[in-house]
Amino acid sequence: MFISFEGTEGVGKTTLIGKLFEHFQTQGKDVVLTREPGGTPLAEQIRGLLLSVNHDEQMSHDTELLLMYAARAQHLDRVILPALAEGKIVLCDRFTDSSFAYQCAGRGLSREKLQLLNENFVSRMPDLTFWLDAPIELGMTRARERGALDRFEQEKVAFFASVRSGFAEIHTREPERMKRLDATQSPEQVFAEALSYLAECV
Ligand code: Z5A
Repeated sequence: MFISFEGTEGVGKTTLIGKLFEHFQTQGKDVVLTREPGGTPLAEQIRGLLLSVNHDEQMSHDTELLLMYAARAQHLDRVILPALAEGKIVLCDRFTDSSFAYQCAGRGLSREKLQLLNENFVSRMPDLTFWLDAPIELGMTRARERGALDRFEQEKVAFFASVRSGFAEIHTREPERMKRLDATQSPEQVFAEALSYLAECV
């Protein structure tokens, strides 16, 4: 089973994934925890390029999109597809929905560009996606308490509001795959809500 986790910054994806990882391990399940952009040494290098702040040269939106997909192609090929073929559960922090939300809804790139990349380079979509949803300000406050901000975290509220509406659009379009979790709750409550959806699916 392939499960992805989506949402704007600081909503608690990493926290929830950690809890689910432990949960599956306790059940004796073979589970892989991974993330995007990243998940392999090469894809992590691409992540470094994507998140670092470069004051000398601004990254174009197209470059950003293509780097996301270069990392994803490597990640799918080396980690996600092999793990799924071995019958493992894959928990992935972000996947293609982030590209729609950030690069299309957020940056304003065309859906056709994204569709082209998905059709040609994404052979497997998640079986289930948890969208952790909370007001933008809440996640931004949580993320900012951690210290230095990466290139995405330096964006303004309006950008993240567009990103959030991108996730909402996917949720409306694909309610079977994408389940919305109320991320304003405590970590324990979010975990319990996720488990109740999993009980329906597994
Ligand atoms: N990106 C993109 O543009 N296009 C793509 O296709 C992909 C990604 C794949 C890196 O992602 C950036 O890449 C991302 C979008 C872009 N940028 N942004 N923004 P990332 O996932 O690494 O970055 P992130 O979203 O900023 O992750 P994050 O800040 O680590 O947030 P999180 O994982 O959702 O939250 P957390 O680490 O679990 O929690 C944050 C803090 O809140 C932490 O102190 C927790 O203890 C606390 N927390 C967590 N849950 C709760 C609850 N329920 N209550 C109270 N406090 C909580």
